Amino acid sequence: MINIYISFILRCFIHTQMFHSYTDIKKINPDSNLRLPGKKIFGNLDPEFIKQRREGLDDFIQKLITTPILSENPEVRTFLSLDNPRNVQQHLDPDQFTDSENMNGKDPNPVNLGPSEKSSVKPSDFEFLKVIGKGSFGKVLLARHKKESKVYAVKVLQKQAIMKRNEVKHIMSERNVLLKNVKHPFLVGLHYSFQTKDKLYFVLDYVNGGELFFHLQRERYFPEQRAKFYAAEMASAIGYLHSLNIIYRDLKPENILLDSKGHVVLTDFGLCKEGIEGMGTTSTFCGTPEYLAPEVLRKQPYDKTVDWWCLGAVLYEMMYGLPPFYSRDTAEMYDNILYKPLRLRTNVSSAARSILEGLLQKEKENRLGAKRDFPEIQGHDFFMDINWDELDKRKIQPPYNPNVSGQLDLKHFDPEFVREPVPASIGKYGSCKMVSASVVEADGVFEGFSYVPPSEDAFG
Ligand code: ISQ
Repeated sequence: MINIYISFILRCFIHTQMFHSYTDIKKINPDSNLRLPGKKIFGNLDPEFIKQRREGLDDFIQKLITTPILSENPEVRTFLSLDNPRNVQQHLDPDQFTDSENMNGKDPNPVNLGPSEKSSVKPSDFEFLKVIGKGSFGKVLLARHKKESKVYAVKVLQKQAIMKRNEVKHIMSERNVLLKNVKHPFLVGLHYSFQTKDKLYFVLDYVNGGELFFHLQRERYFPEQRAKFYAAEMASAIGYLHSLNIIYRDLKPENILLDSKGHVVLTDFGLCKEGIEGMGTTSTFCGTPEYLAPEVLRKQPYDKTVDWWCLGAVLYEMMYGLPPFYSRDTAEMYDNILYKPLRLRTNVSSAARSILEGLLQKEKENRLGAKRDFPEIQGHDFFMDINWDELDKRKIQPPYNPNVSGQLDLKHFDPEFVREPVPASIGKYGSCKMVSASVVEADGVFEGFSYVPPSEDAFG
């Protein structure tokens, strides 16, 4: 605690020294909406106060780094020690690792980056700023493209972790899904992907309204109209994927984001199953226990209807505040999913209860959507007042506005991730070290992975 306080005071002191007043920065960039936390720093040891001030300063520094006109200013650079060699490495200066990438101009593990010039994209093109998400194979980082000065969410997957989990097919499936030029108003946009010898990188839209379930946790449950709006946008995205023969399969809380206006954005196509025709089924599995459909739990073949089960689970949780069949005891929850009849309290409308009963049918053949897929969902009474054309044009006003102030506003992201420093290894090759056989092997497996869309506007 004392340490935190000392570091906090030191930071305030340094900041006061360097910028005699906040107007200095305003002079450099009058348009910036930089806000410096108040000057009162002594006489208050309240941990909450210190925490708030620390966060305020962190935000302030973050904005300095990510606003080009400020981060390029010599005074700001000195203040932040941006040219100190130790920090240069942390900020992933391209020249720092061109050498190690190229091993005297030669890459020891060349991979097919494709014919397009953009295939030469490399981690050093980005400045990695924050960890904004974590998955089993890697992380999602907030990153600024240095030349474009645009901010992206970059999903970084460890090849080796994927190899160990035998998930190569899934990832290659991700790539193939991307090659289908998947583009929908409620699906995260992928700009391009590339790889180094041990990592895969997906350059995605940065979506900053926070996870839907972050908001749900705060409010416990949503009013029916709000839950309906989110469910309709999700259903539309799933219906679109199904029309491309892609099963999303992984609809779960952490994959459902809100954009800055409050529209749904589904992320993570890593576990999508593609190429499954209407009647076909597949039986590989991976997912989050709460939302697992009975056929998935039983390791039986599943089909598109698995996504309608998941939609039912999300809708249930939005309206009742907990996943259906929930138990703190995982074994009991599995049992509930498989055998326990769905019980619905009557505090929601009968149309809502009816769609939940339809979507959460344990027998997939009886599930809503089993016969005609998405049109069956669209036609249900619950969605009677949804104009689907307007919805897809994003013309229905979202019921809640996340109120984010700018692209770099991280207020809705889980502080656990947001606080985490960017791993030093991101954006770097293994600093020229000997490469183990398994890594070399991994490289071959991912050959041809790098993807650049046919034209810039293909992704809008
Ligand atoms: C885009 N923006 C914010 C967070 C994300 C997490 C996963 C994938 C894409 C994302």
